[in-house]
Formats: sequence, C-alpha cells, structure tokens
Amino acid sequence: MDIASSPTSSTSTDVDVAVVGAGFAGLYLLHRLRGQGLSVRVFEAGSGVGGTWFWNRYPGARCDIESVDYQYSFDDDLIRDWQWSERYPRQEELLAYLNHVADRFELRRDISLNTRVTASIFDDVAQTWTVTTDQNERISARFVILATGCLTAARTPDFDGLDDFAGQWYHTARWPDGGVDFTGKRVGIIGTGSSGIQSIPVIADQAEALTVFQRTANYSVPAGNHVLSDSERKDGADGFDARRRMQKESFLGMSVPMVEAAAADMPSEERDAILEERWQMGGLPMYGAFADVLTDESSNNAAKEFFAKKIRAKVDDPDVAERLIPKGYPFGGKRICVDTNYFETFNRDNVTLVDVNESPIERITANGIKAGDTEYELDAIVFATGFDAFTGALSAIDIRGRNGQALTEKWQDGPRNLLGLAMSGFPNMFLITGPGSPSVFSNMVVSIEQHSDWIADAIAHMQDTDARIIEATDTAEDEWVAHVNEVADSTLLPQANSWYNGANVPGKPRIFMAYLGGVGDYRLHCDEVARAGYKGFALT
Ligand code: FAD
Ligand code: N01
Repeated sequence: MDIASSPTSSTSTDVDVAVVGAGFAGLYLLHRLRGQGLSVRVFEAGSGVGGTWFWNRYPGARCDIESVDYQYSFDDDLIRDWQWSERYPRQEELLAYLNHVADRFELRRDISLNTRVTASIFDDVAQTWTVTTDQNERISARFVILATGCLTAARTPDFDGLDDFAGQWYHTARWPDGGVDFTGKRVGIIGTGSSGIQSIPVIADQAEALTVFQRTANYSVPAGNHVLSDSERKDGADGFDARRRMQKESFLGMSVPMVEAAAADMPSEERDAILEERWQMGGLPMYGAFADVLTDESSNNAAKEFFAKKIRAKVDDPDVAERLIPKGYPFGGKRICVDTNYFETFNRDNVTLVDVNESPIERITANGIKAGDTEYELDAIVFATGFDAFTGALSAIDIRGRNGQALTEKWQDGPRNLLGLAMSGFPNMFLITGPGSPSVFSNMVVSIEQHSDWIADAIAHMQDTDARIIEATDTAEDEWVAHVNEVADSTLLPQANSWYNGANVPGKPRIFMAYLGGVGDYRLHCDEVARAGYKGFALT
C-alpha cells in the first residue's frame, strides 16, 4: 500500500520514502521497500548506479571480500545466475553486477541519476521531510534514508601549487570513465592506503617511472586472487546460504572463523604458525588471527613482527623495506590492505619510494612535486588520498530536523545516533551503515542488507500500528554513543591516526566511528530492540 496518501497519513506527500544514493544500499532499499507497497524515489549524484563501484575506477580497483560473499542474498535466482569470474571481483565486474540488479528488478524507473540532494528539511507541522535537489526539484517524503555511503566524499589535500601543475592529475575515487593511459609517462602517486596499494603495481607496470609518496606505511596481505573454476563457482552458489548465515553471526561479516584462542597465552611458534596460515589464506582473515589481536598489545605486536619479517623477505633493498614496514600504530588501527604484488613492486627499477616524513611535500610545481630538497618531475599525479569518511557525504547535505536543528550542529563534537541507524531530533530519517554501526568494520554488503531490512521492518511495523513517527530518544542515543566509545576504547584501534577516527581530516572531531562490537552481536542487539517494540525509539 502506498502510505503517502493512505487514510492513516494526515498529510499527503509525493513519496513515502526518499532514498539518497544508488549504491549497494540504495538499490536494495528500493527493491525491498517497493516490495512492501511503498512509493520510493532514489536520488543519485552520479550518472550511473553502483556507488563505490561507479566512482572508483582506478587501475587495479577490486573488492577485498571474496565475490561469493560480497553479493546480495535476497534472491536465490540471482545468486545462481550471476557467475563471478574471480575470487576477488574487479571494479568493472561489480559495476556490471549492480547494473544487472538494477535492470533485473526494474529499479531504474524510480532512480533519478545526475541528481544531487542538497537539502532535507523536516517540517514540524506537517511532520514530513522536504528534499531538495540540485536539479531544482523539491519533493516531500514521509521517510528519508541516507544511503550516501561511508567512503564517498573524496579528499584531495590542499597542496600549494596544484593549479600550477602542467600535467594531468587524478583522484582514485573520481577516475575518468575509460581509464588513463600512463604509457611512457612519469607518474607520482600520493597515498599508500588500500587505493594506493591496489593501483601502484598496475601503474608501475604501465608507466615509464612511478614515484610513490608515502606518509604512513600500511599492513597489507597478499590477496591470493585467482580465476574461479566452474566447480568453485558451483560450490559458492551451493554453499551460499551456509556462508551467509555464518557471516551474519560473525565478528566481521566474513565466513572465515576467527581463531578463538588469545595469542597472549600461546608460545611464539604457535602464534607464527597461525599467522602464516592466515597469510596463506590471503586477505582479510588476518584480522581474525587471534581473539585478542585487536585488544592485547603483545598479541598485536606478534602480528606486527610477522608483517615486518614478510616485508623484509619481499623487498630487496633493506632501506626501502624498513620504510615500508608499518610503525608507530597498532595492526588493524588503519584498515588493513589486500594486495597483488605490492611490496614486490618496489624491487622494480622504475619505482621510487619517497618517505614524506623525511622529505615533506612542500608544494606542487609546474613540473611535478617538490619534496624535501628534490623536485620530482612528473607528467601525472595520482591522489590516492582517501575520503572524509562516514560524515563527509552527510555534512554536504543541509539536513535539518526538529526546530530547524542542523545535523552538522548536532554532530559538531562527533556523530551521535542510536544503533548507527537514527538520530534523536531527526524523526523518520535513517542512516545506512552509519557511524555507530559495524559498517566499514565488516563485509559491508552483509551490514547494508541488515540495516535495510531493519528499517523496512520498522516501517512495516508503523504501517501495522498506524504510527506516523519513529524517533530515537535522547536517553537511548546517549547510552548507545557511550557504549560505542567504551567498546572502541577497549581496543588498540583508536591509537592510530586513521579515517576510522577522523584523523585524516584537519579539524574533524576525533571519535572512533565504527562500532567494534561485531556484526553478530550488533545484529542481536538490533533484533532485540525491534522485538521489544522498538525500545529506545519513540513511536507516535
Ligand atoms: P556507496 O556505494 O558509496 O553509494 C553511495 C552513493 O550515494 C554514491 O553513488 C554517491 O554518489 C551517492 N550520494 C552521496 N551523496 C549524495 C547526495 N547528496 N545526493 C545524491 N547522491 C549522493 N567494502 C567491503 O565490504 N569490501 C570491500 O572489499 C570494499 N572495497 C571497497 C573499495 C573501495 C575502492 C571503496 C571506496 C570502498 C570499498 N568498500 C568495501 C566499502 C564500500 O563503500 C561498500 O562495500 C559499499 O559499496 C557501500 O555501498 P553504499 O550503497 O552504502 O554506498
Ligand atoms: O584512503 P586511505 P584509500 N600527504 O585514507 C595518504 C576502502 N577501500 O582510498 O595514512 C601525504 O586509506 C594517507 O597517509 P596517512 C577501505 O576501507 C578498499 O586508500 O594519513 N599523504 C594514506 O596513505 C579503505 O581503508 C579497497 O599518513 C597523504 C592515503 O593517503 C578506504 O576505502 C580499495 C596526505 C589515504 O589512504 C580508504 O582507502 C580502496 C597528505 N597530505 C579503498 N593525505 C579494497 O581493496 C592523505 N595521505 C577493498
């Protein structure tokens, strides 16, 4: 039933639900909410659907959760029909998958592309939201769901002289459609997070010379990527339900179990054997090496030493190896990376590593980058410098709740909400994988489906009970924020300077934004809230 004009609604609206963003989250929300009879309109700033996988087209871009696990679970036929080609899908394949989903479930008719939402204002009298776009459109909606993504607001640091640069420059998250040919070019890349670590080996393969400007070395595990055989694909589809069940109950939304023993109680040979086993598995299972790897310093140090040994073994020049070894922050404090030939790339003759702690980037010049005493002459610069994570896309929208309160004002000391899902003072507005939920500290497709289902169920409950407004209470919000902080502080993670805690954006409040209680426990918590009649939310 379309509730925008239903008898229970005192004011009619243009749509029941306005969704901002057409990535994994926006697409699923549209399908799911339509399925319960709601009218939905999705607004997407990009010229196509796909979100992350639409924007991040840099060389080497791919997912680091296995393809079988990084897909929707809501339709059995989709799981059977879509054939993943590699263990870790490339950006192109993920974008093709999301376009296929948009076509298969006839989603496009309710999606407005090239349309950026600029404001969302709550009307206290009508109790509806007015959503305004950069296409001069204004619609009213009962509910607004912000599926704007945690890693959407790309950041190019404010280097002096960028406008003077005579060559071309690119940000990994705004890569041109059709790619860039670096053949014969001298390329500089700033940033060695996941985007840098994925693109450096591929750019090095093509460019005449590549200079890597590193500020902080990162923990990176080889992916162990490969083309999937027919039998692997079949096993993936046959075993999908069991894997997804396990992901839903797990810490990280993955189907590789954590080692339950604490490294603090283990002899060093046993620790090393486990770390080696995880290294051989490839990728993110390294997070689960020990029960206490993110909480106990000696256990964390064991992982750090293991990485140092691996890097020394891979990199020929001992000085370069030392610079590539992460130091000064705990393993896991920054999102660990997953690579193909990253460290080995520094053995190539055409690759140079510049440690910007020793030689700070002074400015960008017409010819390249001046760092320390040296001007590095470049034809192109790649910024792999990341995002204003979690809050960047939200603070770019003028969001105002009850009494005209701006979300940016409510969040001036850091994000506050209940369960990462909703804010007091902002009725009928929801976040997907917002701060205060496991979000980026999980397989995000699992988290996106969980949030979308929880919200859809909450709206269905309102339909059943003739409730018009759902709103987090102040008390419940305060308790949740305190809990999120307490859990984060019981780990080593807040010690690092990371986008997890806003440290990468000058002036941003330093709060660890992801909820570290784990996907499984978090889900139980959300389910319990719903079962208890949406405890902590006021329904009127
Ligand atoms: P997004 O995919 O970010 O989509 C949000 C959309 O909202 C964007 O298209 C954006 O244009 C739109 N939008 C934002 N603001 C507005 C506005 N005001 N008006 C209109 N539209 C707006 N996660 C994993 O779990 N595993 C991985 O391996 C992994 N790899 C990643 C690799 C990269 C390069 C990046 C950047 C992220 C990766 N992530 C990964 C995280 C990834 O963002 C999520 O997995 C997932 O794709 C997020 O989907 P989403 O729909 O929530 O957000
Ligand atoms: O961004 P980042 P990203 N001078 O913030 C450096 C997901 N993702 O795009 O660490 C010099 O991690 C900065 O240095 P420092 C994943 O969740 C996943 O790479 O701040 N350097 C850092 O090295 C990931 O975590 C995949 O000292 C500067 C880099 O730029 C998230 O997206 C692939 C600088 C930024 O790293 C973000 O990753 C890609 C300056 N002024 C992304 N400013 C997968 O593989 C910044 N840096 C799944």
